[in-house]
Amino acid sequence: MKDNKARYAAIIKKEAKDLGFLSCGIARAGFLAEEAPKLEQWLAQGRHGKMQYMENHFDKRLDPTLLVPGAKSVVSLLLNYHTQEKQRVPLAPKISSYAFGQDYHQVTKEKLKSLLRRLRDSIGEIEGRVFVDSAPVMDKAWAAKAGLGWVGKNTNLISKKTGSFFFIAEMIIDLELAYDLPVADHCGSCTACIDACPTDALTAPYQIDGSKCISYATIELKESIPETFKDKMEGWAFGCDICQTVCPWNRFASPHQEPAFQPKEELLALTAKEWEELTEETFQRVFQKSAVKRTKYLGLQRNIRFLNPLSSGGSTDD
Ligand code: B12
Ligand code: SF4
Ligand code: SF4
Repeated sequence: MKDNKARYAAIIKKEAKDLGFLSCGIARAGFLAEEAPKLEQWLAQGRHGKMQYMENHFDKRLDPTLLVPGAKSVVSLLLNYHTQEKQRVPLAPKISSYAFGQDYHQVTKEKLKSLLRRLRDSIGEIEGRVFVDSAPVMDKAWAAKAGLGWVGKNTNLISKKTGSFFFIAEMIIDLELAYDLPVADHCGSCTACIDACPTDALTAPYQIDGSKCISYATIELKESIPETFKDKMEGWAFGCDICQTVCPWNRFASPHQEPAFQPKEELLALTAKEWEELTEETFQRVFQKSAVKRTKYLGLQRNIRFLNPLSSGGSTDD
């Protein structure tokens, strides 16, 4: 039995690697006792802003055995989106690199489904579900428990070998497996992310006020962007990569090998003027299948209009 747990874990990790996941780690499914008071406090302080979905399913979010009956193991998987590609026009509104290519939800879900199929073929009957941002699961906490990295002062999961430019997904299954151990925190005395955050969303080490984050204002918020963000956007029109770009551990990140995440040439080449005059037709073409579609055309237009040209360093570039 003990041997099977280790053997099955090894099969899962091999298949995950084969399918292009960056890494895979496994933790025993159960109640997240350490995270529970932190999540409760975060919600009580209103740090989720208008992300009402974060208030839902509090108990299930903290315990995957309530979400997937019979769950024994949480298999965490990382999918790299790190790229050397950059938007080529310096003053153009910025899109977070995670949204350069096709929407990660679809890309990752396909890989997760293939993984589960392969495991059913090689191991046998497995009951469970796969998730990528599709259910109340605390992705970072599970990946940290499974030894894939530590949750850093910028509140992202970071690994010494691969940095933090990756998505986290899970497979929650009824199979007992050999479990991995958490790794140590390597933030040390560094505070680069806190110092660099233009909106002071990182209120203290390891703590984020989500409602102050540019990512929230440009992606999650459905109404007007509050005036408190004025002059602080640093040119970001969809998401924000600042607290990851400054993180020294991202010096060790390798570019992804996922063709679906390859940015469209047209996106990289759009000038500030073209962004400002973005039509719905161009939006649909450039962001076809992209995660940017989440804001819809009017949302992205709102973000572009909100950007103070002076805050991104000048007016137009062409
Ligand atoms: C809500 C949410 C947001 C919110 C809030 C951010 C946040 N950190 O929670 C907003 C909209 C701001 C956001 C932004 C981004 N997000 Co987001 N987001 C989520 C979501 C849906 C839930 C996260 C959550 O549960 N937050 C609740 C609070 C309680 O958790 P927390 O702040 O992480 O708190 C933990 C630690 O900080 C720690 N802690 C808290 N207090 C203290 C105190 C001490 C002393 C210590 C030691 C620890 C500690 O314990 C807490 C519980 O584990 C997850 C997907 C998922 N289902 O998990 C993606 C997720 C976290 N986001 C992701 C990404 C990529 C981003 C962005 C980089 C996107 C972008 N480029 O714009 C930014 C990064 C901003 C940032 N610095 O975190 C990835 C992160 C991947 C990674 N490497 O970690 C995730 C996992 C999505 C995914 N499936 O890949 N996001
Ligand atoms: S993503 Fe940007 S705004 Fe949000 S915490 Fe990081 S640096 Fe601050
Ligand atoms: S920038 Fe420094 S403090 Fe922030 S997450 Fe990275 S190592 Fe930790």
